[in-house]
Amino acid sequence: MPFVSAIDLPSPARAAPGAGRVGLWTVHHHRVVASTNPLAAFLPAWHAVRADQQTRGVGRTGRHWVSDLGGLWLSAVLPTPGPRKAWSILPLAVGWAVISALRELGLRDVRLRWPNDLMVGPRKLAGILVETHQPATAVVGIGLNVFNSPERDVPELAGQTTSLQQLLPGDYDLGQLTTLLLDALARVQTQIAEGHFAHIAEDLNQSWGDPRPVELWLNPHPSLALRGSFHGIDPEGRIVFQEANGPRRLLSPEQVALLRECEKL
Ligand code: BT5
Repeated sequence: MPFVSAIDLPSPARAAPGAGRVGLWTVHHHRVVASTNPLAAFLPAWHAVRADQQTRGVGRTGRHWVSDLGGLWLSAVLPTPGPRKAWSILPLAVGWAVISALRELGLRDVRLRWPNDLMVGPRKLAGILVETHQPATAVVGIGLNVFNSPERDVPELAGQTTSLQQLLPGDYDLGQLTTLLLDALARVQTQIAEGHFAHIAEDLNQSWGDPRPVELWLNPHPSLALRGSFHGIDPEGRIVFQEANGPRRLLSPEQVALLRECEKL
């Protein structure tokens, strides 16, 4: 299917100025915003907000997300009808959907780090923040480094980030990449809505790579770290964690405050 750029399309009559249609989606494009997630928070399903720059990009638990010019900063509102529990896999599945989209471009070595960071080796290519502001929708925030260099803004990130351009040099169009990601999100939404949980969990487990030594901190005792290895997730989205010299445990995402990969146990 040929790419259709969100911002190249004529605005439909009912769309806001600066908005364009991409398939099911209405995409609102801004030059500079504080963060695209709160702008999307009260938009209806199948609306998305993209910005060229964010002055206050946010990561999980309030961490700062560097959003310099040349990256793709996108928040998409997905419908999440039915019981809430059915959507608990969404944050994990979004990471997998973004990986699938990048593989369509030819990027092979990208893997997931729980819950949904996209990594190439030890460097972070993209981050995802899923929030619920209204009962039947979720705001999916995706930050993907394309031509930008976050470490230029925040030198402490040197050696920790990478970009699409570094990994797979090309003449990318951020509008076309937006379309690619939104298509992938629409597909994963359908799969979850149709109950293909086990299939998603199976695919996700391939995206994590081999079991990895990790430290993890459980809620509500974030000072106590457990050491062991991460073996993926079960069909209900719980972490399969093998404690060093201990039992294998199943941990729901809400139980885990932080998971950090380490060199060895
Ligand atoms: C995330 O948080 O990875 C979620 C990032 C979500 C960003 C999108 S952009 C569109 C939407 N609007 C927003 O305001 N947010 C969403 P977390 O796992 O907490 O990772 C944050 C950590 O990643 C930081 O503490 C840094 O170490 C690192 N980091 C910050 N900016 C980065 C960048 N551009 N590339 C790679 N790593 C970065």
